[in-house]
Amino acid sequence: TIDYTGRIPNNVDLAGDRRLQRALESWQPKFLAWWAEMGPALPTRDVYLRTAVSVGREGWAHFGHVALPEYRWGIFLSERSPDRAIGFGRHKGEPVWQQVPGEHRSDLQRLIVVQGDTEPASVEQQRHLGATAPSLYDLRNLFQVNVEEGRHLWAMVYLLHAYFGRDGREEAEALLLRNSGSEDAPRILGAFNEPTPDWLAFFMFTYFTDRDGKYQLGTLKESAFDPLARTCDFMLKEEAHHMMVGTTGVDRVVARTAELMREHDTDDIARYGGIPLGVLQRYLNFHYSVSLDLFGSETSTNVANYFTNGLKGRWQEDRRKDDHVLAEGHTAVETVADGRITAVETPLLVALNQDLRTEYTADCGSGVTRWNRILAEYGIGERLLLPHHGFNRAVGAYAGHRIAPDGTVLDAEQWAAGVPQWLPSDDDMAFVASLMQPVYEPGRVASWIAPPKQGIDGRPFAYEYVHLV
Ligand code: BYC
Ligand code: FE
Ligand code: FE
Ligand code: FE
Repeated sequence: TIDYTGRIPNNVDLAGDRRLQRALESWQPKFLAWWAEMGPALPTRDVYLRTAVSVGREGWAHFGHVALPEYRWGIFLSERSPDRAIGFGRHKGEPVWQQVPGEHRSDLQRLIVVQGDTEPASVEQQRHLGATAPSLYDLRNLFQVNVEEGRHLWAMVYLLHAYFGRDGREEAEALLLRNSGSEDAPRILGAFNEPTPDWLAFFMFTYFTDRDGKYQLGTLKESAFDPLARTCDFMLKEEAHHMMVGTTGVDRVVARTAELMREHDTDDIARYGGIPLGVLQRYLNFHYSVSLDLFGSETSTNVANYFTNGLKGRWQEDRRKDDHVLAEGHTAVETVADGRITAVETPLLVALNQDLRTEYTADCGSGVTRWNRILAEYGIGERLLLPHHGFNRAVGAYAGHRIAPDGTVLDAEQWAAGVPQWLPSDDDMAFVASLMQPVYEPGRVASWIAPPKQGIDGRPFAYEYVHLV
């Protein structure tokens, strides 16, 4: 269970470590100042939010209306399992670490800082979306995602403070000083400096970019550094809601688009206040491709070292039917050479970013299948597609090449001719922006999206999830 008596809710016995408690209590006002400046811009009285009350499997959340700045951000780690052993790499079979080994200190700190950097970045990216929410239900979901990303920042800051000494405290400060899209001090990873200007982008972001979070957390949950593993394990429970927001958000846009196409017997539904399928496809192409960049290069000695040293495992490491060491063995990694995509035999260890990306792509495909089923149910013949993983890439083997959504390698001219069909144009963005009129009346929803099938915590869609000021 979680201790809510102190200033910082936690299940790590913070009260038993005064130094750490004081350090975190001095970071807390800086976090709150950051939240006030960079968090949700829309003024609200309160929001129907879930707050963690325990870390157990069942019933970990309490729901109630909370004023956003009074949300109880805290430090929650999954229960420790006393005989957990390292599952992979050269230390496989040894007991997991409760402290950071000196030789792995800088790598672990780097991984935690990169992870921590994404969490507040997404809050910053979503800061203005409250002004244009399609319903109170959606507004509530946005704020739930935002407070939980804020809590994920707390999760990483706790690790930095508790295990990385002075360097860790400095990095924790720096997490509040970099900002999404800033010229002087941007966020570390590319996708987290892209704007999230409208709700279609938000749903695509929570589907594709939060899903990178799911997969990266899945690899860190395998870590030999037990506090990191337990932290990520609990974060994944929160992440499930973010996945739901993205999946059902896009579901509802697709359903509304299909409904309007059928009703008016035309693809050109913009004039009826819907988002045309072509625009949906271009948004999908953009968010998927920038999210693929988050997996790093297909071949990476960084990831080989992380794995061998036990810092970062594979997705569902314990289900892999091999030796979990990977000192031998090769796999095909694609590169672009002489205008063609060719496969090169590569040691498994250095290809682990590609391994994770492949798992991620398969998962992304399940959403596309689901959205196409909705189109089919409405009798619409068109389909959405996941573009080739080389399309529009800025990191890895495809960076600097021009790959069409179908995987064809293009020259500069062919690429330039295709882009208007493949990526959101200024006109697409302006059109979507024009649809973004807020709907704050309980039970009502904007023209461009269907209502959800279910409310939150058993409440109806028409429930007053948010009280505005
Ligand atoms: N942009 O060896 P390489 C989430 C850098 S999302 C800019 O190929 P590596 C969330 C890279 O740092 C999950 N730079 O890559 C979602 C490296 O620099 P150094 C976030 C990039 O190291 C939504 C160099 O390029 N968590 O939680 O094997 C809302 C060569 O890289 C990018 C993590 O990412 C990029 N896209 O793997 C809220 C987990 N990609 O070291 C939250 C922790 C690469 O040469 N991070 N670079 O200076 C990692 O595991 C790894 O750092 C990466 C890269 C997977 C990101
Ligand atoms: Fe997160
Ligand atoms: Fe998330
Ligand atoms: Fe070691």
